[in-house]
Amino acid sequence: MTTTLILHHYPASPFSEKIRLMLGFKGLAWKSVIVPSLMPKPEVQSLTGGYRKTPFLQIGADIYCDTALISTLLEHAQDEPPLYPPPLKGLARIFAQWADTTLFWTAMAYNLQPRGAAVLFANAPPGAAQAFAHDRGAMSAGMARLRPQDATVAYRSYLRRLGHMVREHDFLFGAEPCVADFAAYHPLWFTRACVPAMAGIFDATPAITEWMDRIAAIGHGYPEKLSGEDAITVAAAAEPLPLLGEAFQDEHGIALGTQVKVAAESFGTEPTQGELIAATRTRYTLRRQDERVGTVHVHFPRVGYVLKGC
Ligand SMILES: N[C@@H](CCC(=O)N[C@@H](CS)C(=O)NCC(=O)O)C(=O)O
Repeated sequence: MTTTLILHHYPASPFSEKIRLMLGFKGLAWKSVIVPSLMPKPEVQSLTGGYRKTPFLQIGADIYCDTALISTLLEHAQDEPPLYPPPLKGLARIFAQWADTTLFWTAMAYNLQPRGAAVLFANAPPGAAQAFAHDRGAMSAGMARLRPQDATVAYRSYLRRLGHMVREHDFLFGAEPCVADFAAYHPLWFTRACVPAMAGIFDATPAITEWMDRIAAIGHGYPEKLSGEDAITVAAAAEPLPLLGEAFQDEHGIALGTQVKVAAESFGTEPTQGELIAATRTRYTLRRQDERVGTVHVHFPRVGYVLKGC
């Protein structure tokens, strides 16, 4: 049974930075597969069955989608130091969800306004900016997006509020980081690392940049390169891990064994289709076959995802 952690990600992906730092926090060794940032993604979709977002984590023939689920998986893989310290569990999880949604989209609307986009694509080949805009436009069809002016005002307010928290102690909720810190950090990291011309917004809150330095110092653990093809070979050679036997929680009137589709509620709603083999309190698991990867189990968190019969 393999337990090697394989992270599929790309350098400029904020949600990937969240997980890379969590791997560093836990001091873990992992395999690093760089995936494309735009469609098409044939190797990604061979493994996930449709889900295209970044990052996802592979352990043999098990695929874990979404950083909320990956974070809980890392906590199970290694409980110390904790991402979810017991007294903060509810608070930190809810805070992380706010950071991964409201804070993330506010920061990105600020980051990718024309001045930021110009920096991001300054050294990219011709057509790259248009291809990115087209890809992300299709992913966010139907979503309400903030205008840069409104995003700037909100981002400043959020930075001030976060700044108050990290003036009191080194990390958001105390002397040690927890899941909330990693979730709040990654959209700000994109501002600082990927569109530095936009980083003047931090000038008013030096406590934030000091906190960011503390998080960055955690590092990424022990990555080792792996090709996408080799990741597929790993999946093809492995059997999915046994399910944990957690109770079936049926909210949809869909029995285990049914062919279903699971998709994100919004942004990147490409569904994964397969046989529903688990629907626990917190996650769905689909079994699917692929000619390249054989049988894989693809896992999703329930929060933020939509389950439908085929
Ligand atoms: N809720 C997801 C969000 C992931 C997400 O939106 N990732 C961005 C990159 S940071 C993405 O998928 N962009 C499009 C892509 O990489 O194909 C999670 O927590 O993993």
